[in-house]
Amino acid sequence: MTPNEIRAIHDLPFPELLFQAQTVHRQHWNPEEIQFCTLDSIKTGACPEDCAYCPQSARYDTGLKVEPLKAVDEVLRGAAAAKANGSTRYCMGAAWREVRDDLNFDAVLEMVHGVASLDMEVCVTLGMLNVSQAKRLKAAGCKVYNHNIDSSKAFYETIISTRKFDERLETIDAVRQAGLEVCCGGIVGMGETIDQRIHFLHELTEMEPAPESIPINHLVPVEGTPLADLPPVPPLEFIRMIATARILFPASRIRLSAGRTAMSDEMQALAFCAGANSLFTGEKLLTTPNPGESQDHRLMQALGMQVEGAIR
Ligand code: SAM
Ligand code: DTB
Ligand code: SF4
Repeated sequence: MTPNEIRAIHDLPFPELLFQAQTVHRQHWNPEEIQFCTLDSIKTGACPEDCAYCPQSARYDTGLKVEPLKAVDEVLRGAAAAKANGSTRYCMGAAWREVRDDLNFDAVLEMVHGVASLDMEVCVTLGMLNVSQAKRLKAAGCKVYNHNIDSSKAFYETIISTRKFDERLETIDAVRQAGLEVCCGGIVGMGETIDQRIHFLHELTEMEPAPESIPINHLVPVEGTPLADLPPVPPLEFIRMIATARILFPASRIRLSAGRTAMSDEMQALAFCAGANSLFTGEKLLTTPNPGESQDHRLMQALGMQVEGAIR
């Protein structure tokens, strides 16, 4: 599909856009269910990269407490608690530029093995990595690797100077070659144009096969980062991105990711109607606030929806 064709979907009259998104959603998924995922920041802050949105970059003074790699048993306790709250997927993130073959990576492999033993889907996001490292993750029980392209190539390179968009694609290739699933999405609200959003989605459509999971983050503006003062995206524009992603990727998970504390129940409900079928629950994302399990269970109840995989 060309960028122009994607733009035509994105710009459909809103009821038609939602109808098309709902139609494909219902062909592939149970529209009453939402997957709950939990994030765990296993190594926080002091990242050498300069991603303009990120509170974990060492370049910006965001008042974040830097923390070394967590102990394996602490992570496993977190995963067990998340499972008890309905999460079926545990995503561990490290503020690394890239994976190194050192003792830290050995510890991450142990975490992966431990979480997989709890019968949860394991996802990790550790920065750039090569095929042999990706294979070691897979062998340890990892199912998915998250590595976002974040935006269109042209816009990306105005947001991050310490690495190239094509390096992101190389890591995603390595992940695929190792037989892991790909989780790859981006951020809306960094000052990009709508056409740049379309090019971001187009880039995802060029991946063969498509990412199994696509997180759509709304920028969380963090004091101290260069993007701290950006205004929020108009909610209907955000919903258009979710619906367009659903239409382009009928069989992928579309995850309503960062930025939910600033979203009303109604906006989240619209996102689910537009095809989002996964979210991050818990009080915190990696470093910034998130609605928390009780809020999310309340929302599911108010909508008459269920947590996917929950024991009822
Ligand atoms: N360091 C690794 C990397 O860059 O791939 C993994 C962790 S990084 C925090 C994972 C993703 O979090 C980024 O690609 C970005 O999409 C998202 N993210 C980071 N800060 C954000 C913010 N302030 N608002 C929304 N999403 C954000
Ligand atoms: C993704 O796309 N969003 C998550 C997860 N993948 C790793 C991270 C969001 C981070 C938001 C900013 C923070 O809490 O530090
Ligand atoms: Fe580092 Fe990832 Fe944050 Fe970029 S997004 S500064 S690579 S933790």
